[in-house]
Amino acid sequence: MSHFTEAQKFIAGGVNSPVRAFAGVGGEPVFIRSAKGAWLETEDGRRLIDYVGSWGPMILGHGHPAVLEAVKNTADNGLSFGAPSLIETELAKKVCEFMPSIERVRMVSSGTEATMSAIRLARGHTGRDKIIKFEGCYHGHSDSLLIKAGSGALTLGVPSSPGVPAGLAEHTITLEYNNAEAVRQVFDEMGPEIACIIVEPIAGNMNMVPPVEGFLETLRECCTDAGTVLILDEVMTGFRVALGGAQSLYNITPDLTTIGKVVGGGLPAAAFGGRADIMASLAPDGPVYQAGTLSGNPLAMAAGLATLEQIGVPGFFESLSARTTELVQGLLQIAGEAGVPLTCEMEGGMFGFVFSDDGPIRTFSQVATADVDRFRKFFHGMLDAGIYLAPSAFEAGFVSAAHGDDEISKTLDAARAVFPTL
Ligand code: HOZ
Repeated sequence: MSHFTEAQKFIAGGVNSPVRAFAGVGGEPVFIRSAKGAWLETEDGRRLIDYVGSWGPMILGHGHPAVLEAVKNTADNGLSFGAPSLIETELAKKVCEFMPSIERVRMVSSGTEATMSAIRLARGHTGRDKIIKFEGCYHGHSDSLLIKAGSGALTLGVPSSPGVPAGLAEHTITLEYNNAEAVRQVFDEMGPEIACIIVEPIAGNMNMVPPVEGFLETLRECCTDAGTVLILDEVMTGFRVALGGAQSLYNITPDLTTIGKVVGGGLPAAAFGGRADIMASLAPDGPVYQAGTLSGNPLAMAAGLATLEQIGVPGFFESLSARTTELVQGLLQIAGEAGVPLTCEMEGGMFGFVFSDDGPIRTFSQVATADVDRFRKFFHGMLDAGIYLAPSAFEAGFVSAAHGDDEISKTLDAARAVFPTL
């Protein structure tokens, strides 16, 4: 019996998060036994170069010594207190230093919690119900946000999930990503009713789609004029595309930011934060309630802090970007030689590639009409050649500091063999 069949007997769908099930590519998921640096070892003893990186957190690669040491030392002093500890303040300080738009932060345990809480805070603070999100953006799986969503929802073809009450869904306005005009129109009609806009400043859950010039600026302007809270969801891009996140690259100051993944260094931590006056509406200072037994968990704080300390050293993002550029340029060249239409995006340690001749990809419909069958073939060809990519045409990929010359050249060698077969 395969590991997956066995898992399906006891775990719903055999996985604890849907994209992992390989439903987007066919076949059975690989089961991971261990990971070190840029490499995974599967339960059947294969070694794979990893471009998933636990879906983003592992920016230093797996098992970085400084992170492991911090976690082990912290564990010796206790796993969880449910009471304040100094390491929470230390990590909070780092977050505020790296992302200056965050004046106060609240730690939570997952990106979903961060976005769900930020939405509640925006609603509570403004006294308004309506929110705006964009098609193909994914902000976790809370009710208000699971409407025309990306990531696993898109992979499985259920972007608006059953189970979300219609009465709640009617408060979510979904617009086309990168369509500034549509945003202006909605604000003209009902600006003073809108509590917040939530947006991935670089969309990473419908593959990777950067913002067009003026899009984020329009959101900022409309929000400022209408007293609406602008939430940049940087769960994926925060500390990943640049030290200060996408907001530093595009020079946009949000009212609130959500972060996750890298901030937990591979353990369950995420956060939301922003303007001090808005954060003051949060309990215990204000009336908007939010809480968590394991929020600020010392192990997760230690892993996050050790990770942020490592990525904060000068030159870290320059060399990470250089590595990602090498990978992406290599893929484009190989695809060109094989006559396969491919378009790529990258920023820092994040990349995306779409089998399409319709580049640059800037809209959800461009992603949705790309050649998914070709992606599936590519995915399996690369996996057979020892390269582990995200098992969905709608996810971004991640390069870590542990990906060196050897890993990149092995990856490109594999691509050289696979592209002509597509
Ligand atoms: N939502 C994650 C990708 N954007 C997938 C999480 C997982 O399967 O671990």
